[in-house]
Amino acid sequence: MVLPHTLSEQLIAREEKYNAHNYHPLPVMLERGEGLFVWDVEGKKYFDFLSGYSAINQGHCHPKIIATLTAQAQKLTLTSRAFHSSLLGEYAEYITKFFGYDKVLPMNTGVEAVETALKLARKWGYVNKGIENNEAVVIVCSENFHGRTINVISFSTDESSKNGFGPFTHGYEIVEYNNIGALAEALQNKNVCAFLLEPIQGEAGVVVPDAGYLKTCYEMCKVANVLFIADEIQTGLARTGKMLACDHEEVKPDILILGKALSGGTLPISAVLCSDEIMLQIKPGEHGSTYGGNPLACAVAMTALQVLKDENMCENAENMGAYFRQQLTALQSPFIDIIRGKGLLNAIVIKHENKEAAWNLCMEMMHNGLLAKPTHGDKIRFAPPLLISKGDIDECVEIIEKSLKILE
Ligand code: IF1
Repeated sequence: MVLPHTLSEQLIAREEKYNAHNYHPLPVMLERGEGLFVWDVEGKKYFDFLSGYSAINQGHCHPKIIATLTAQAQKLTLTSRAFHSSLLGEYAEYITKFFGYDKVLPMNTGVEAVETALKLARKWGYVNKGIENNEAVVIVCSENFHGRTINVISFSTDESSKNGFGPFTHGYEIVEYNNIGALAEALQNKNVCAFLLEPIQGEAGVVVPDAGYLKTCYEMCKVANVLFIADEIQTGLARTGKMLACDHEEVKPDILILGKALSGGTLPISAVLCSDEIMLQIKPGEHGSTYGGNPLACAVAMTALQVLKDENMCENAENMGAYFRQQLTALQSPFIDIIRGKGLLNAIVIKHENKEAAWNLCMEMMHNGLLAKPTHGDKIRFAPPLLISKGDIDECVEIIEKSLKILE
């Protein structure tokens, strides 16, 4: 057995000994983050091109978000919803006006918000659409990723997410993503209450649907009296160059799901937004969570949202994303098969006979000071914090170009 000698290796060994092995992280041990950058325990600096899976759109430890967090943390962090807390109403008014909805139901993790949206949609289907009890169907897309609870993985098409975790829940119809005809056929079923999708599929490797797909799906759902639910947990909050990815097609989801960057990467905050007609289906005592809508989360989320606006992060994501894809394309690398994305949610598909090529490239970029990670084997997601500048992009493209040489 090779003994760990660097501090990073020692800490990795300890983590492996005591922590579950439910991830396969890059061998880097981080201890500090600021803006675009993270530092490992040996003091090496990296560009963060994953941003906590798009939870850190505002940049690591954004000073305004941290200031709100620390101030509120010394005042009141949790009351539970057994009592009122003064910030919940302020936050609920702020976020519903920010996105143009009647009501918000605050939760914590993304998957909890997805589960909440599914419960709202089913309840609406029974009460408003007259679907027979326990017969509601939700249409979902192939290659979806909406979280890791047993109900949500029940409709996953990714074997590694669901193998060995059955039995699964019912009431889901899977249609091919970006296939209007498949949706049209599924909408014939009168028991359908909702269509749930990611405006861009993140985990599938940043799959951007054809222009007009979202708008057409939305209109078809309207005709079929089916709720259009957008999971914007990863694509939302300025990541794709608009406040919501649905904004690129001027689609207003019936139910909007947010998470990740809603807290700027500080603590789990998620939210479900919709109309009174849908939201008021849930009566007191029918749904909730210990931390949902806690005063700390309310304070942090308002600052995290305000920072996106004040620092023009939508516009910067749009401009810097286009520049990044342009500069990557200009490399003309024989190992980059596809470059795709919107705003600063991008990915490349690697072309190489070695199936470890994407991993090897990420290891080389790590050595050269840029952190990114492969998804589904041959795809590498590039999603830096939205405050990135042209100069930063030039530096990062140089690192990528230099690192690609390892594939020769
Ligand atoms: C992991 C990536 C995966 C999400 C969308 C809901 C959730 C997520 C569109 C659930 C979470 C995270 C989870 C993390 C890796 C990462 C991820 F796409 F962002 F890269 F898995 F697909 N909807 N995505 O992306 O939110 O409960 O995690 O707060 O589970 O490995 P959560």
